[in-house]
Amino acid sequence: MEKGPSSLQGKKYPAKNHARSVYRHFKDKKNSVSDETVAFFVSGEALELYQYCDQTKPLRQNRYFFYLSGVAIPGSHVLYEPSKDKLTLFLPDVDEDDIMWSGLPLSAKEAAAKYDIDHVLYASDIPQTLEAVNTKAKVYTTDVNKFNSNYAKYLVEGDADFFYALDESRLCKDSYEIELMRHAARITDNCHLAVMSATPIETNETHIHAEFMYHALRQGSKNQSYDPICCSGPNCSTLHYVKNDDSIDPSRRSVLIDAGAEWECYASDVTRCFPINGDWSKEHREIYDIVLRMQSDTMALIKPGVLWDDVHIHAHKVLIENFLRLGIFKKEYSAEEIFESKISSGFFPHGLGHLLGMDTHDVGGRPNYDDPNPLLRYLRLRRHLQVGMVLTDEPGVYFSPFLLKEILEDSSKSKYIDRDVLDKYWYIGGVRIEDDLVITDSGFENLTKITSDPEEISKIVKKGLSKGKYGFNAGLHDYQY
Ligand SMILES: [Mn+2]
Repeated sequence: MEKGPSSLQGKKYPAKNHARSVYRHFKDKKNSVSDETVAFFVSGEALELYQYCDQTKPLRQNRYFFYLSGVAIPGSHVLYEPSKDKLTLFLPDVDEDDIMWSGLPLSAKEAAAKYDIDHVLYASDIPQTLEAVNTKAKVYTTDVNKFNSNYAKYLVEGDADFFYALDESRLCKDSYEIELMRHAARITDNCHLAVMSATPIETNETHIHAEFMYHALRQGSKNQSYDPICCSGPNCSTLHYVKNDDSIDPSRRSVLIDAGAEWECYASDVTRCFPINGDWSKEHREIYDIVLRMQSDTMALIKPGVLWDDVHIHAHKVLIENFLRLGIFKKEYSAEEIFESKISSGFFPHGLGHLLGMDTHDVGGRPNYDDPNPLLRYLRLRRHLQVGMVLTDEPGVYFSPFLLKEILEDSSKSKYIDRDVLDKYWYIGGVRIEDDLVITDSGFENLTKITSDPEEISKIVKKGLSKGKYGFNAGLHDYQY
């Protein structure tokens, strides 16, 4: 059976172009280099045993290695020589004793056919290969570690310009990478739909987690981009809540799920919120509509050349305007004065979005976690948008006693807040809506298709409820995968 998106059948992950791109960026930084004096060597992750145990730890492939090779096989290495424009893959040496347990490994010939690689060798060939390359070229690697320490004498580690080149190259995705991300997003859409549809069997946050993972795995996604965040009620105010084990009862009707399936090392990252019984409470819906507005208003600004800081700041302004309308912020103060006080960071503490790629918080965003401005401190993308960037647009509004403590105890800040009005909202915890966007010439393409329309969501939840608990026995799901 063919796996993955049909648009990529018969195509190879463009590792060679990635290597060329990294070298181009590297040359931009290092003026003195010529093709003959540089090579890149990066080692992938290898399987490791747990201490005192013969079971292996789960493997997460090294992203820089995957970018330059497209290879998931543990114990592999890759070498790029610009002087020959040659990409060499080193497979792990064949361990005859392991074949009875693990089956036959991919042969060098099969690897050459499968990957965008010029030459395939084995790990035992590395010393003599690097010895020869080293006579003319410095061989740059990310770091000397347990997977490549045998070759340390040939390698230059930790060069800032090499990291710059790798990250700058990964910043904008090519069409092959976007197809992988589109596929991850499609799987994630189905998972979110399944979670919204299965509330009769979701009486605990763990059930939501299970429902998401079950549908991801069924669609061939064996890894999540990150630990799913499945919360309800006040737990929704914890941004990276991963305990996922509280019961969902009528007093915790708001549900938030932030989860994304991974496809061939590429991530998706999507958040949806819904009321567990399909009926939005007054306050939950009010906050949901504000967050949706923060998202749609910021999306309207997204196009190449726009500074992400400005888009993020705009989201704060939408929040303030709407908190004034609801009366959470006192109307006697102007939106400008409240913005200058920076108290909106207590309700929307994280960034509007981040780069997405192989990593969920992908490389190249140039954040400044020491920024004295609390509105910008946790913004993970501080750059102008470029075609091919993939990023999230994920505004949120939270009611967290922890986050608001300092503001509520400081009279110069708490004066803007009407406590009686605010007190009506704590039970919701928080709302976040998150989609994955690709920047295009004309603006952006939204990879996330699962609805965020509150009426649609209500219908989906109620349709699921109408099936009752026994509508969800194995085999009775409506899903076509
Ligand atoms: Mn995110």
